[in-house]
Amino acid sequence: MNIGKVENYLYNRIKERGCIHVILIDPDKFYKINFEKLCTAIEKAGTSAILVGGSTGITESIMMNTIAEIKKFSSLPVIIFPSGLSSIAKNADAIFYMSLLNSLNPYYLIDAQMLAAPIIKKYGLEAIPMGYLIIGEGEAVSYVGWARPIPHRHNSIAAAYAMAAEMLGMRMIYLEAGSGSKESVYPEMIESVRNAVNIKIIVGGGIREEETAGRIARAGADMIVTGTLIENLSEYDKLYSKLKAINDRISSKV
Ligand code: 1GP
Repeated sequence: MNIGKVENYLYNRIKERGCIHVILIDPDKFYKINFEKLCTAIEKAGTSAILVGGSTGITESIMMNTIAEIKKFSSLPVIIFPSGLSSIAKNADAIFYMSLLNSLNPYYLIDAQMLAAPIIKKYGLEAIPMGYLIIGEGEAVSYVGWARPIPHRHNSIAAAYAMAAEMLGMRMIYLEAGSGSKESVYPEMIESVRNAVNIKIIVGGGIREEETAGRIARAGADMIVTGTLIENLSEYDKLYSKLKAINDRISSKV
């Protein structure tokens, strides 16, 4: 499958900056957000894209409304981070077309993807093929996705899954500690995955401090995702400073 516009943009940003930051907005919490202030803060801070998604409470209309609000105030690409069919909204720029590789339930491995494919095609959405792996306790996404999470120190298992993803033609592998997790993915695991594959590595879950983000970037991540941070920092000038610190710390080239 050809590389689309958004995926290409992400690769170019990674080439320019070394490691990029993307933000995750959970539409279930969207009533709390001042989108104008949020979008201004993230663009000014150097964040590269906006993911929209959550494990629970997602309907297509909530997704569409959230994306429409973002698009009023930001020109950054909006990418769907899906939890199921109800996440597919046609006003997004792209969708992470992911398989939860360590799920015990075929629905999250391939059935949801089979059901989603004709809808994605009909909407003309760009699909970005990706393997998704739950690490550590995994939080809500682990429970919802019937995952058999990889324990934090079992680096070679994560690396082997990443190799399988690469051999299957997936162009990215997402190491997920789970939203709100106490511990983010350990740098040692990211290093093992980096040494095993050439596809892009995305890391998310429990990243709150620039020091943690910096360690993850140095270990070999190409993209870092933060979500809860925007829920906890409701003062937008503080949020801007935090996002700027994260962006500055992870970028080896700017
Ligand atoms: C999405 O896990 C990230 O993959 C978000 O995690 O909410 O802990 O930043 P946080």
